[in-house]
Amino acid sequence: MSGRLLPVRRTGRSAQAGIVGMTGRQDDEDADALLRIALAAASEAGRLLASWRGDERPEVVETKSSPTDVVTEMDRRSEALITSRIRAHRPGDAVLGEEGGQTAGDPAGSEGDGAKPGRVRWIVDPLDGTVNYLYGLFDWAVSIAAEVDGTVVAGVVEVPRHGETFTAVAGQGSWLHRGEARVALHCTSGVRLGQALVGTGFGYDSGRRRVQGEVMAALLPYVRDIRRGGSAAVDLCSVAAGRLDAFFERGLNYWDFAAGGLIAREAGAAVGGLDGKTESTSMAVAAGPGLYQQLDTFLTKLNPERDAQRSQERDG
Ligand code: 2AM
Ligand code: CA
Repeated sequence: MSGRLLPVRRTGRSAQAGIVGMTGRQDDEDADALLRIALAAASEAGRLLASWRGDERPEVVETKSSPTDVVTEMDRRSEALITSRIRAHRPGDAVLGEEGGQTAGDPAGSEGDGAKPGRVRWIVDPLDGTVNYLYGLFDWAVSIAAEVDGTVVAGVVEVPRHGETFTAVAGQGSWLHRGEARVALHCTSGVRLGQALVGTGFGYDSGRRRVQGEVMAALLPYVRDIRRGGSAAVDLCSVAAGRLDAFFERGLNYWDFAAGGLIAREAGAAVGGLDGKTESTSMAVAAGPGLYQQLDTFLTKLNPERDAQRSQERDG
C-alpha cells in the first residue's frame, strides 16, 4: 500500500516550507522513509484489529473473561506488531507506545537509514478509540508518529472501518488516502465560534468529567454543536479534513495526538494548548487560526484545566 501512495512530492506551499525549514536538521527523504514505515505498520495493524468483529463476545463471557480483556489483548497484539515492524526496519530507534511504555532501540543496529542512533523516536497508539472498538462503533484508529530530535516529522492515522488513511509529513501538507485515491486536506477557515462544529472528549475519571461537563454547559449555547467521537486521533484528522471546525480535549496522552496533531497542523490548523501554551496532556486544541483564537479565549475563561473531586460511586 505505502509504495503506491508515496512518494508525496513537494509543490507550492510545501516546497517553500520544506522540512529543512521546519527542523533545520532533516531532509525530505528521511521523513518520507519514516512515513512509509509507519504506513505499512499501521495498515497491517489496522487489518489485525479489524479481524476481530466482536463475535467472540459470548465465548469470552462463557470463559469468564470480559470483552474488555479481548480488546486489551488486541491492543497489545497491535502494538507488538507495530513495534516489530518498526524494529525490522530501524532497530536503533526508541518506541513510545501506549501499552509498552518507552523502549530503547539497539544502538548497534541503526545504520543505513539516514538518521543517526537516538534521533528518531516512534510514538504509537495501537488502538485509539478503545470504547468505540469494544462497542462496534466505527471511529477507532491506529496512530503512529515519527519524531526526529523531538519534533514530529511524519504521522499516520489509519481508520480501518472507514477505509481511510490520513498522513502528513512536516512541511508537505496532509493527505487522505482512500483506496487508490488521495486528496490534500485543508481545515475550515473563517468559521466563527457561533457557527463552529466542535469535537471534544471526556476523561475516564469522574472528577475530571464533572469539570468537563461544566465546560460543555458553558460552551454549548455559543457554538453550532458539539460532537464526541471517542477517538482523539480521528477527531484531529476530522479537523484536518474540515469535518469538524475545531477540537479540544483535556487529559489526552501524547500518543493520542502526536500523529493527528501533525495532520491537523499540516492541513492549516493551529494546534496547541490554551493561553499560549503548547499542546500537552493537560489540554490539546486544534482549529483554523481565527477560530482557535476565539475558542482559546472562551475556554481559558472557564479554567478548564482543573479537576473536581471524584465520585465514590463511580471511581470506587
Ligand atoms: P483510548 O481510546 O486509546 O483510551 C476519548 O476521549 C479519547 O481520549 C480517546 O482518544 C482515548 O484514547 C483518549 N484517552 C486516553 N487516555 C484517556 C484517559 N485517561 N481518559 C480519557 N480518555 C483518554
Ligand atoms: Ca489512545
